[in-house]
Amino acid sequence: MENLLSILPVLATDLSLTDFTFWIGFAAMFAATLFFFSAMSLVADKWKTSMLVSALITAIAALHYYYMRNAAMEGDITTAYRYVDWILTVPLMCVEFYLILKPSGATKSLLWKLIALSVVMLVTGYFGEAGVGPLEAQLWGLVSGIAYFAIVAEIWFGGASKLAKSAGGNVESAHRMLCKFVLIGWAIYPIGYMAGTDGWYSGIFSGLAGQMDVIYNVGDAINKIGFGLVVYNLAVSK
Ligand SMILES: *C/C=C(C)/C=C/C=C(C)/C=C/C1=C(C)CCCC1(C)C
Repeated sequence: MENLLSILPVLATDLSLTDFTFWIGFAAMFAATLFFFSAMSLVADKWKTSMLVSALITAIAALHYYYMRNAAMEGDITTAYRYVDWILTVPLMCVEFYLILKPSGATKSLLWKLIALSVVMLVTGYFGEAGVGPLEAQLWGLVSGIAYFAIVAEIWFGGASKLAKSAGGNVESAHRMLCKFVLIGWAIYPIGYMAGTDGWYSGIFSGLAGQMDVIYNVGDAINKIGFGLVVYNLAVSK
């Protein structure tokens, strides 16, 4: 991986892969924010809030990437910034699900269920990474993973999926796409967690040791920008 950087002469100096992905993550989130924000004026009224939420997600991430990049380059840990970012942006991603299904009858209780599950997922993940509380990282990770699967189950098979079916057309396919991001794109995060914490999995992920931030950064770029693009696609389709 380090060889990858040596082909980029300017960056080859003393920028680690971690620093590099924080840097490029910041630029990508910043650019995506401008794009989603300006798209608000292009889309029909009913999609403006969804576009705004997409822009807020990448804006919040850009802000935290700015700080995380600086912290990483100083050799400081980024865990707190990371989880403050997620605790704000992941619930906003739940809001995206709610907003696109609202015209077909999504209720606030569906929204709160998704938000509550994501808070459980993230708070327990933070405890595991920061070494807080009575459990080991692998057990906090397990609790977090259960909440993650509950989110997957709700959107793929629960009330949300029924509403998407009844909406049909572009809304149904956008919902499907977001579901795939949650199932596949969000699965990147537990890999990062296992690469960065000790547990039964340590042997399996030893090849990724020290790459937790890189893995999280890749996950964020795919998921935050990807989510926004799905919404944009829906908003400009007729
Ligand atoms: C923009 C940020 C996003 C979409 C962050 C998503 C984070 C997760 C899906 C994290 C999940 C975790 C587990 C399922 C188990 C281990 C601990 C976590 C918090 C890394």
